[in-house]
Amino acid sequence: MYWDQPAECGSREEMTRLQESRLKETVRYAFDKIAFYRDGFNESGIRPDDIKTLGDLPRLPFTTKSDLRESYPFGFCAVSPSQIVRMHASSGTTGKPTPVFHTARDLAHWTDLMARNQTMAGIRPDDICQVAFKYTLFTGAFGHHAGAERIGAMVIPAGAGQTERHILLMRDFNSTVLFCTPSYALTLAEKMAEMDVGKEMLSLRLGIHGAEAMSEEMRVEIEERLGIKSIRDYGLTELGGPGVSIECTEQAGYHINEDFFLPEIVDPDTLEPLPPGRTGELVLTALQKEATPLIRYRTRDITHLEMEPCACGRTLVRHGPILGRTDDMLIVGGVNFFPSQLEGVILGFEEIEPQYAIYLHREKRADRVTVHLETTAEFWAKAGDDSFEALAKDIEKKIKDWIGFRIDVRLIEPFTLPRSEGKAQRVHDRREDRRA
Ligand code: DLL
Repeated sequence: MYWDQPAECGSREEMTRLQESRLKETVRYAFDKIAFYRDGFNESGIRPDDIKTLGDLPRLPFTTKSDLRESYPFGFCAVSPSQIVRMHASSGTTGKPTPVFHTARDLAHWTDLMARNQTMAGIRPDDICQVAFKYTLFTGAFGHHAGAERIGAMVIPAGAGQTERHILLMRDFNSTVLFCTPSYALTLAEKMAEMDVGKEMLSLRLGIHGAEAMSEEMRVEIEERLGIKSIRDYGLTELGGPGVSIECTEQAGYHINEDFFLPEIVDPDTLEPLPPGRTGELVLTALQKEATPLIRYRTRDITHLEMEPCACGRTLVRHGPILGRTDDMLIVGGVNFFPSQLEGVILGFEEIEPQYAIYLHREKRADRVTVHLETTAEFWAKAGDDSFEALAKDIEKKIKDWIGFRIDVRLIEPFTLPRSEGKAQRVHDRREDRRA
């Protein structure tokens, strides 16, 4: 079932024509309304009329998070204050949030895209959707809430945290769909076990999980523990939040809503465009944003594009899993790796719970990585010292074979790491000079 079949299943020629026409409008609009773009175009000697086809895209300057930060608070707002009906913001590490504004038309588009995405993921009007994202400046809850209501499903806006209450609501009101981060899905599953609420006592059938990475192994854990199908969902505040892309029920890559978000993959070092299939940084141009139009926004997220048709019948281009963010990439002993790569290796061990923390520190001017892994309660209770040592060695070896360098493994007691209510904080960087 499709929400908007012409948009989702049209030909490549039709999509290109639509994107080109929207790109031209966007470039002209951004030039007229936002000083950052006007100055940037002038500096590069580009006039809006020079941009005629998608092939001209690489001529346009990029936009980065620091550009948004430097224009705080209203520099990227293209409309008068009276036209703004909502703001959201992404939390920055440096204190000030990065605001993103929405007009009524922006919100109407967002709602429609969320309904499109949720339909793609399998949500129907008779579903009961429990929102476990937080209702704050964060976009996750508001976007999913609006989309589910637009479909005609029932929404339970429970918000983040209060895990016992979530389980009570799910049980007593027969929730069929859960919106939350993958790490919170695990927190819920753990609490269910503690409360003796088996998955067969719930009506849950579908989880929409986004805002952080979820390895295939993590997906299997979540699907088994909650008895659901788990769908990956991607987006970022700067581009409106969720609604950028989502997996269909084939679970084979995220379909990008290309009529609203024009994707490119670039080499994060040279910034040269890369062809489909090549892994690099995802860059997005918002094709319909009224309040905060963004051109060639560098997401920092690493993935690749796939042009092949999908078994679901949609022709929207897909991107692969988000491997990590360029800012998270570590170089240890000359090897590049994303902390999220560890997840797949770790979850392959049945003695280990899907709860881990990665610590980075500097030793003799070299980066060292230690991972703390919770064992299962059963293993912790029964295993002797030898088994602990043997298991830690086994995991270290598997990591070395997989990633190419040594990571120290420390096995820890179950339930000792803090549990996530939103985005899990799994990496703790204690390298004081890391910004040097
Ligand atoms: O996380 C928006 C969102 C909410 C998406 C709910 C999906 C569901 P921000 O807080 O601005 O917005 O964080 C955006 O989170 O650049 C990625 O690095 C990461 N991220 C989001 N979705 C995924 C995903 C929301 N499916 C940043 N896989 C993005 C991996 C993800 N990383």
